[in-house]
Amino acid sequence: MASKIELLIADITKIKADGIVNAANTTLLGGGGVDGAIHRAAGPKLLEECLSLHGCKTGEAKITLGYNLPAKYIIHTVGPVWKDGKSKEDFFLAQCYFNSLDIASKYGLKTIAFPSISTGAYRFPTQKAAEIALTEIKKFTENKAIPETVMMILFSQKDFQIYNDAYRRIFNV
Ligand code: AR6
Repeated sequence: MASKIELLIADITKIKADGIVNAANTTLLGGGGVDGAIHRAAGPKLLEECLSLHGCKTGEAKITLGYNLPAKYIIHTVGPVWKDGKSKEDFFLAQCYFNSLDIASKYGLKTIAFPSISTGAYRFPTQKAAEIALTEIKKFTENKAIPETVMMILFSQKDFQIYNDAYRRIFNV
């Protein structure tokens, strides 16, 4: 039942998947980083739909259409802001991946692409985030047939290297 996991360096707004994940904030009304890029590329109808969702709690996820994106759907999730590592940051980040995959599975999305949630403006250490992301993806896809392909979209060579090293450790390859 194991799904295919791919690590890529790319702009997530260009990815033609059934769903892409947005690293949003609790308002779901846009922001900087990947969130800003997704809203710009999807167009103003995305904000209209987001307004009707009344926000999202940290660790939870909500789905919208993809509008002008090549992806059909956007799953918006809110990562934790890194404080001191003792404020349940790991738990909330794991919840982001689990809840996003759970929505993808319920909607029958065969391909889904994640950005590196929380490691930009929210300052979560990338190596720790990579381990949590890939562990959650591994656990989920071992038990479910859908999604069939999970992509991790990294935005720099450095982040790609960190995720690739974590991938080798977690998947024993
Ligand atoms: N494609 C793929 N990854 C990207 C892209 C892109 N187009 N643009 C940036 N990244 P961040 P966060 C990477 O800050 O830490 C927003 O203002 C980026 O290099 O986007 O979860 C929200 O509204 C980094 O590796 O998200 C929230 O307020 C990763 O995406 C807040 O930022 C995440 O960086 C969320 O902060």
